[in-house]
Amino acid sequence: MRYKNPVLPGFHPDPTICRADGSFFLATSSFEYVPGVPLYRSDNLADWEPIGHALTRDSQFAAHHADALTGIYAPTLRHHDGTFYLVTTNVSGGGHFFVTAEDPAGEWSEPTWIDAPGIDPDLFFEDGTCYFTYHSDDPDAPIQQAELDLETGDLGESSTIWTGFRDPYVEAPHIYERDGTYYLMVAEGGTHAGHMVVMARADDPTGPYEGCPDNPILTHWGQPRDAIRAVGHADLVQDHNGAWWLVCLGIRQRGPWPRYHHLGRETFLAPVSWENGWPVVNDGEPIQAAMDAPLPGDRKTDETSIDRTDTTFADGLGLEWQFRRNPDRERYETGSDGLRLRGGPESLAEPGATFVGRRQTAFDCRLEAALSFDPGAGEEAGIAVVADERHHYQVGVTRREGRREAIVRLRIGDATEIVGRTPVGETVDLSVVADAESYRFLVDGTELGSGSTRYLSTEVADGFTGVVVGPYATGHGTTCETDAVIERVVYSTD
Ligand code: 6LW
Repeated sequence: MRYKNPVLPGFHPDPTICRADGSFFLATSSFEYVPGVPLYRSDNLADWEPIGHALTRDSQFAAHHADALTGIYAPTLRHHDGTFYLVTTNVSGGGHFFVTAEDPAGEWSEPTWIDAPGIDPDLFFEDGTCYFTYHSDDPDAPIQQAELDLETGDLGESSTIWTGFRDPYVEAPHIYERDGTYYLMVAEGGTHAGHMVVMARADDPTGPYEGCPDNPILTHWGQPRDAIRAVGHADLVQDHNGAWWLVCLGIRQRGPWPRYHHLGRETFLAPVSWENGWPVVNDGEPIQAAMDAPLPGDRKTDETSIDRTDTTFADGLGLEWQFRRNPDRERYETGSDGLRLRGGPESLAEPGATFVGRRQTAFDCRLEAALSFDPGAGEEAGIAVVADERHHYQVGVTRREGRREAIVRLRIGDATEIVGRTPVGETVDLSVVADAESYRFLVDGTELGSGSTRYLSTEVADGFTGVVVGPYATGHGTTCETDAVIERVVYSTD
């Protein structure tokens, strides 16, 4: 059965997967975005529907100090004795913690905090013991493990269970059991061109582990010009037919040399077979955009279907929408007239700006918004394409010298420039039209400015996330006296 990679496009790094009650569930890291840790469900591993988030309350995730390099790092999602467990790390405050739920789409518990260093925690359950395995900060003892008391979060004594294949930076440990043998899968080489998936095995979950003679079991380090690079940070799942599958992060590079990626690290899927007691990913071949493998369920969509979301926000914000850090929820109101935004003093160049975005999931896509806004002096609202506070583009309506006008503003590092202005009425159609190389900004159907995708890429902006697009409002130093009303937003991939 054919499917396309990435199976979860747009920034969905560090995927973790489990199977329960006949379905597959997947979660990814989310950094400074709120709600945190998006959750998806699938019956066939190729078509994923959003079902909610694990961190929906500020009491679970205080993101105030988080940014594109911190906040919520890699999670592990597991199902044991009827309970879903999600363990992760808030590197901006608190460290490791886990939450639980009976229904992954429902509310998750308050955190149980775990006092250990490092990142990338994993949970493995066997015979009443929960093994907590994690990447420590010590390159001489990179993969540590201890028994976890699920009632208290207390850890037993930690020990080093493996030091890795060849790279001092050994991360993303996950443990599996197959036919009485225990497998430890890790990532090495860092989350870019040198990334690789490495495997070891033992007769006991605590080790001692021996490395696979064919390590790395997956890497794209040798294909510098390939479209798909940096594959790594993987998780394994067995389907109800007994077949094994791997999900991992990867990047889709674009542009002339040096190539770059602006959609972030996305989730890819590959089949796994076993030879001599070791896993073989995709028959030992690189992961491709077009794959053909015996998926465990029928396809829900044909590959030509366009992803299109058309919303008036009458039913509130859909699951695809997310805030940068914990929002002032009084600034956002949905109802019969659409999404009402109250701009605060912060612009997009500062944390706390009034902005709500959704992941850009394709190179060729567009976001169109019908905006009704009569700004006071210095007030502004529109739609933005955001990598972070120092790298974003926006088309908005403001008032200058008494005149209402639309502007296109580009912020790239230390440089900010308005590249287009035009008078507008109180209601206006704003659009951003993206292709692999550029973002074009249209006002009532006429292009007003554009910016290169390169300058919102990870290679320029840095960070672990990817571009998000959506509406914003700001008073540029004061709180807006008038609300901006986004009457409708259409997001579609061409
Ligand atoms: C993730 C870790 C990593 O926790 O990046 O480069 C972190 N390696 O495995 C964030 O994605």
